[in-house]
Amino acid sequence: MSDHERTFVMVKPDAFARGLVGEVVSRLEDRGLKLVGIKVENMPRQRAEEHYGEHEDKPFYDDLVDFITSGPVVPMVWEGQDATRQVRQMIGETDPLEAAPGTIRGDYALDLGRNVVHAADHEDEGANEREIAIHFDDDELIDYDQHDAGWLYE
Ligand code: FUP
Repeated sequence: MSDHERTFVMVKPDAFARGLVGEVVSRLEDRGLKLVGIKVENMPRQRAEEHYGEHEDKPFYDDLVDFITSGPVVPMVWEGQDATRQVRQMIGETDPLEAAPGTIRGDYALDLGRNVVHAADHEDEGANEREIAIHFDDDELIDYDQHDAGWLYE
């Protein structure tokens, strides 16, 4: 366990179009996580294919890559104690139908293919480092003191 664990999170094109960027960022901020990287972009197709490489053989792969490159996304890196697991709990199950109310997907999504947000999988060892490296250069990640850390951590 480290209070400096970094995790990769991304607002997907459906949420961007629906004006949910602030909502997603707010929830992570309110939880106490520290934002260390954020940008807005249209993801190049090659990077999308790399990002979803694990799904290359799945029937939904082409639609997934088409969708994630269909409009702006907001890739982010958040830091905190058990950040990967904390964020996965907050976004809920992949299929919004299974996502508990109170989770991001459980509150803002209906359809598996339009599930608002991506976050690195805590059960996939190394997913964080891999996904952060795919989407961010080292100099895009910011080093600063989180002013309320003394109230967030014992
Ligand atoms: P998650 O880690 O929760 O984002 O989920 P996965 O990596 O398993 O899936 C990535 C994306 O593929 C999901 F967000 C939606 C899409 N997907 C489908 O469209 N159909 C499926 O059967 C499974 C996933």
